[in-house]
Formats: sequence, structure tokens, C-alpha cells
Amino acid sequence: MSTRALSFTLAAIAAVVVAGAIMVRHSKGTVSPGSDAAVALGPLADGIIQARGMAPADVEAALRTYPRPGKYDDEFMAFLSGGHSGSVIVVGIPSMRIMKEIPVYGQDSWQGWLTGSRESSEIVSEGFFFKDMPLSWGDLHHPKLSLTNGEYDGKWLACADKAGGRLAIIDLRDFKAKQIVKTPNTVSDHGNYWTPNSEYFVTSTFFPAPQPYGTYQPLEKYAETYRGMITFHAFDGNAGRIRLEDTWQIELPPYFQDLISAGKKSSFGWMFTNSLNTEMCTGGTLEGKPAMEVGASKNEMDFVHVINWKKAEELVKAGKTVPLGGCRVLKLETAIAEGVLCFIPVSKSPHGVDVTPDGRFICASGKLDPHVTVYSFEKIQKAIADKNLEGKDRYGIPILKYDACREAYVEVGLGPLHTEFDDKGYAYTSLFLDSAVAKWTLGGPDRLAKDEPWKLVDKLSVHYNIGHLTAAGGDTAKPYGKYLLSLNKWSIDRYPSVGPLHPQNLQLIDISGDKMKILYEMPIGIAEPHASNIIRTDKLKAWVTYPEVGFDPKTMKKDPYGINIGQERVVREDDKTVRIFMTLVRSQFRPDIMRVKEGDHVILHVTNVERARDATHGMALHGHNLNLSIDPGQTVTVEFDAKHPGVYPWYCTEFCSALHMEMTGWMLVEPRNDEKQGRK
Ligand code: RUQ
Ligand code: CUA
Repeated sequence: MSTRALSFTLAAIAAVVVAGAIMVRHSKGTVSPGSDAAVALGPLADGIIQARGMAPADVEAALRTYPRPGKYDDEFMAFLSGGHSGSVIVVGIPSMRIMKEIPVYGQDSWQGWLTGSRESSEIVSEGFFFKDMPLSWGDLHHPKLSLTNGEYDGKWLACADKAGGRLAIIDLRDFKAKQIVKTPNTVSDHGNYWTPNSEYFVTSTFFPAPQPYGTYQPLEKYAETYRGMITFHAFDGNAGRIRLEDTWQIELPPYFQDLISAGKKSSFGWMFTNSLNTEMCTGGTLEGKPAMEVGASKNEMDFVHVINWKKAEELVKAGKTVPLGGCRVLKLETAIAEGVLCFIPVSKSPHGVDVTPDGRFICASGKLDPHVTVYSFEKIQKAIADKNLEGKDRYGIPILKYDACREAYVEVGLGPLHTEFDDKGYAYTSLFLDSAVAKWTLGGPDRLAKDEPWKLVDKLSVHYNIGHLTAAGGDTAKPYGKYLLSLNKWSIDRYPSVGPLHPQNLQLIDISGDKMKILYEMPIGIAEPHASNIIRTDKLKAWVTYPEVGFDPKTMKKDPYGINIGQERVVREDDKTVRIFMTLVRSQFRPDIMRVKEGDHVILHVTNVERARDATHGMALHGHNLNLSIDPGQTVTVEFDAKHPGVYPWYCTEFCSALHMEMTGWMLVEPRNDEKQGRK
């Protein structure tokens, strides 16, 4: 084909893609978007396509992902974890534009998170492991959207902290973290999953901890004294809060429990957890012992844990637990005796366990085996009923016969990790070693796909070393299909160097056709996005301002210290305490002078009385590590000691109006005695 003919063809493709269902007026590409003025696409597109050396697939991808200015073109929103940045990142799909980064475990001065506001420090400090060792970060791995009937309801987002053994709840009315809880009796939470109606947010430990919790036990006594935990954090879906008093745990053997997935539909009431290190290796490279990577990969098979949580819940209600670390714990012996826990063998060092949308099958992959093993829930039930066992592990946990539970063994490629699902009966598995996504057909009585069941049908290279993948709605009972996000750990040569720390790479993949296609590639240089959930944008019903002036986002109620215009005042409560009620509106602070005395404890309640959408103000005070972000209607409280006599200006940090530069104030800290005149 001549260059001219090729570019003609590309322009025609562009026209067809743009038009979609819209009429194409003539083949050289003048399209009519509805009744709007026609767009002359042909010659212009020719030139751009040629100059940029674009292939047909590039043109299609560009046209499918380009967001029109000012239009709400993103059909989906991805909630990405920020990994060890401790945040959640919200990204529009298909445009791949970052909409927001929600601070959770770490600091964010833009949003005034942990830069002075009492509300944010109270929320974060609730989750500290040691009260005298504040944590300023977390390792946020798996953001999970709350569920109603196994589908995303757009209300809450929860995510555990692998390093801190904590979990956080984010309210999707204002996209802010509301609660951080330290999981009892754990030193690490990795897997996390909602039960199908968000009855519980369930977390599983990665590292087992010595029990009783908080005690010292040598690694030599690992097998006897260390234990894993699966925690059922009771969730109040109206308040959007974990109720620690109703939370309970099941003690597990000291394997690394890794990831979890909840049964749904026919498998409702059950929970599945993959585990590695059934060898119980503890390392010791300088002590003549094998490294973890060697010692923990010896066994040919590890275990998927099969947990009957509905039954466990009954036992908890019947008081069969012991109190431990402020929580009710179902001991391992009880869980075994009552038939709450059993194992299924899974090939070597698995990572991830995923339940199909129909709830009938459980997929697990050993990263060192190029297959996904598919277990049938029905067969598992039969094996349990028939006591069809291979044996027991050293703790007496029954191991179901592998062959009796297995439905399929699908060859997908090297290094399979995680599996998600679409709306057409296909599964997608990330292949870390192959740097690829494998697409394969699900089987079973409800199967939708036309292809032969349990078979690899497509494979797409990604760049590079994919960890998680996320299909839209891909871990729910009703996946949306259409898009898949590949979260790649390495970007190597994809971008110009920005220094030795490379951005991680996200790739948006079209899964609507028979063949997967890459639509967009996005370096994300602000965090390590570990995993995500993708929801339909129209399921999110976020507020644009707070419902009334003087609102506290922590309680989602009127703040007792919230005021309106005209109620500003400075109250000296005693010789040492000054309480100031302040309002903000474009473009002034009221009061704009705070007079306090050296050593005073200052309590400041700042209310943004604006009712206009997007009229957020900031407040940065010199020398006091303080920057607040106050949204329209919000009240923020800050407390500090005015230790140092001096003069400290403050100003608004959001460019809010033409007179933003004038939106300022002074804090005057008068010395208590005249000799002291300034910084010590
Ligand atoms: S784990 S890369 Cu923390 Cu989700 Cu699999
Ligand atoms: Cu308020 Cu700038």
C-alpha cells in the first residue's frame, strides 16, 4: 500500500471510530456528530496521522480514550491503591486522568491531612500500633468498594494496611477517610474483602504473630506459638463504621494467609484464602538457614483455606470464643472441631484466590506453575460431606482431596497471579513472568462464553511485569466488562528517564471484543498502585458541597463548634486557653488577627461559610506546621500551643478569588514577661 493510500485508510478508520453509531457522511471522513456542525476530519487527520507515524490501532485508541473538554466522558472510575504512599488514587476511565488522591495513612498538605487538623490526627492515631510511636505512612494494597448483593453500591471504600495491620474506611460522599482501625492481634493485614452485603470487611494476616499477642516468642518456637488470623470486622453500613465490639477472628496456622475472596450466590457464607510458606520457613541467611525465597518454596503444594464464616458467626454468637487482645477469637482447635476450616491443596506458592461471578468456582494460581487451578464449590461441599481427605496438616486441619475438588486446570502462561472476570463469561489472569494478560473461558452450567470452556483464548503482552489486573466490576457478582486495567510493576524503557526510580505503568485494555487491545498507557509517578476496583461513574453520588454550614466530615454531622457569619469570637477560657471561632469567605478570615499570650493553648474552629461549589479555602500559619483545607460548609478544628512569642502571618493556600493574595491574617503571640522577645 502506498503511503498516501495508507493514510487515507487511517483517516477513514478515524472517521468510523469517531462516528461510532453516528452517521459518516462520506468516506473521506466528514462526520456529523449529531446535529452539530460537521467536522472536517479527512485531510487534517491525514496530516497528523502521517506526521506522528500512527498505526490504525493507535488512531483507534486515541479516539476511544480522548476526553472531550468539559464533558463527563469517563464512564468508569478506578480506585487505585497508592501502595506504600498510603493513599488511594481516583482515575477516570477511559481517559486515565487522575481525579484525586485521597490521603489515608500518610500526610497530604493540599487536603490538610495530618497538617494540623484535629479531625485527621484523631482518625489516624486511632490505628496506631504503639500509642507512643505515631505512624506517618501505611502500605495500602487492595481498595475494595462496598457491596450490596455482591455488586458495588458506591457507598464506601475500605483498604487494609499491610505494614501496619490496620484498615481504613473511606466515605464516598466526600471521598475522605473516616476511620482507621488497628486490627486486633495482628502485625500485618494483607488480603481484604467484603462479604456480599458488606456485613463484614474481612482481613487476613500476612505475617503470623506470636500469641498471646504482644508477647515475645523466639523464631525457634514459630510453629508452636505464632498464629495467623482472619478478622471479620463488623460493619455498620448506615454509619459507615467498623464496630470493634462486634468484630471477631478465627485463629489460623502460621502460614502466610496472603489474599482472600468471599463466596457469593451459591457459595455465600464461605471465604477462601490462599496461603504460602506452609513450610513455616523463618529465614536466617546469616545463621546457616535457607533464605525465605528458598525455604518457603520447597513444598510442591500449599493450601487454599476454605472457611465457613456463617457457621463461625453462629459459634461466635454461641460464645465459643476466647477473649484475646480485646477481641473474640475462635481458637484453631475449635475451628477444626466445629468444621469451620479445611484446606485444599494448590500448586506451589500461590498468590491470589478469586471467586467467579456466579459463585460456583474458585480460581487460584501457584506463581511457579503455568496453570490456573479451578475448584468447584459444589465438589468442595461434596468432599467435605464425604470426608474425602488426603490427610491432615500438623495442626490437624483436614486437607480435602485435590482431585475431588478440582474442576479444571487451565494453562495460561508463566507466573500467574490474579484473576478477574468480565460480563461475557471470560476470566483474565495476570502473568507476572510472561508480562502478559491471559484471557480464558469459564465453564460451568451458567457459562456465557461461546468458546470451549476452561481454555486460553487470547494473550496480550503488557509492559512490564504485571501484578494485579482489574476488570471493570471484575470482582463482583455482575462484572461490567469493557475495560481492564493492567497494573505493571516495571516500566523499564517505556518513558524518558526521570531518574533511577521509574514510574509504574498502567495500561488500559479494551476487552469488549474477541482480542484484547491496549488503549492507553499511563506512567503514574506518585505512588506504587498496587491493586484497584473499577466502578461505573453513575454509581457514585458524591456531594459537591457539605449540606449545611458548620459541618464536621468526621462525624458527618453539624459540628458543635461550627458557626455562621456574625458569630465569630475570641473566648479566653482561662489563663492558659484561648478558643477562637473563625469564618472564611471570599476573601477574608474573620477574625483576621489572633492575639494570644506566650504559652497559651490555642483552640481554633474555622468554618468555611461558602455555599458555592468548589469554593475551598486553605489556612497556612507560619512556623507552626499548620495548613488546613476547608471545603465549602466544613468546620475544621486545630489545637496548638503558642510556645514562642512572635508575629506569625497566615494566609489562604487555595487560589480562591481575585483577592486571594489579600486573604491573610496575623497571629500575635505576646511574651508573658517583657525580657522574652522572640524565638528561644
Ligand atoms: S498482592 S501483586 Cu499485595 Cu495484591 Cu498481588
Ligand atoms: Cu481563600 Cu484564597
